Amino acid sequence: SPLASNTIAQQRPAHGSEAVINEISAGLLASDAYTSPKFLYDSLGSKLFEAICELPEYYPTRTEASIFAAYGADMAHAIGEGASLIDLGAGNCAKAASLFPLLKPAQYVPVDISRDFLLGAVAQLQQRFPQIEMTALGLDFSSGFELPDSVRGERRVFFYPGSSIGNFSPEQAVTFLRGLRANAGADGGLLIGVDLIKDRAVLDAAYDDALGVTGAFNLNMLRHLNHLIGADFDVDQWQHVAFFNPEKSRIEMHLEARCPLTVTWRGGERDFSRGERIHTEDSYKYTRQSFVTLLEKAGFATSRMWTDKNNWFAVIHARA
Ligand code: AVJ
Repeated sequence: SPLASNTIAQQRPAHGSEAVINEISAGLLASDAYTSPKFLYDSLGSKLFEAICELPEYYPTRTEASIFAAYGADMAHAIGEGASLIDLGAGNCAKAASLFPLLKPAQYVPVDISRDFLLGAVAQLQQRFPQIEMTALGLDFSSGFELPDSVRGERRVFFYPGSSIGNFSPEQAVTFLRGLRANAGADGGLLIGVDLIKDRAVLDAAYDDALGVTGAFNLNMLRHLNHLIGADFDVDQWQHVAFFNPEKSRIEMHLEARCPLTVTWRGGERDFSRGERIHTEDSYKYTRQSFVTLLEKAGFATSRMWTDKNNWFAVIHARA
């Protein structure tokens, strides 16, 4: 197939590598147990996240899409045609694809930790847009990554929609954005989506929906951990907890033990008492000004900002 020649996927072992096992063990053994939210995304996790994006309570995807629909031409004008678009956490690639007709990128480089899910999406997308060179990267970019030599054009534009930047603390976000800036090239930049602080009830409902899809998404991490590190989590013994923490301006997701229990995994073991939690995700919320300040700390120059009528979400273009 013509896809095979321009689709690169980094090979990863089916089970977690030594490094992944060590990373997860360290979090599970910490006095306040935690795991990285990147482990939410195995193939089922990516599908559950797609379902979350359809929920009435989960406003970010829909709101951001309305901003792209209203101002896509403006965004394309700010960025310019023929760029190399590097889509971080591309998932099903739908957001970038919605901008292709206006943005006309020369190259599309979707990156996602959920490798098999990504490859399925890119194979379909390449057929719809045969003129765009596509290079899929199945890797974890959360602690920085090397762009392949085929992505060395002068107009490298990072696309980081959906407020995924919210998974980092503000300090981590600055470090991460600095890394992007260093890789963007002289004429490059960033198109980023940011979720804004709003009424607390709206925030809480978005992360604790009536159907329990977000709960399933959170609990699915335990199945993924069982696979990655040979753990014996019993999903029935845990429950989803999510709430807005106004002091820290973030949604917190946790998994809470419903009874006293013991978990064992390759090289480790831990007891949890009833009510004890594993902190699985943070989703930081910003004001427009606080995020512009953060971009400036990372060395970016904000060029344009677009929002919806409620000011619930912002899309920002910044130059490297
Ligand atoms: C993919 C990180 C943007 O924080 O809103 C959705 C993930 N977690 N529901 C978010 C998520 C629970 C999402 N991001």
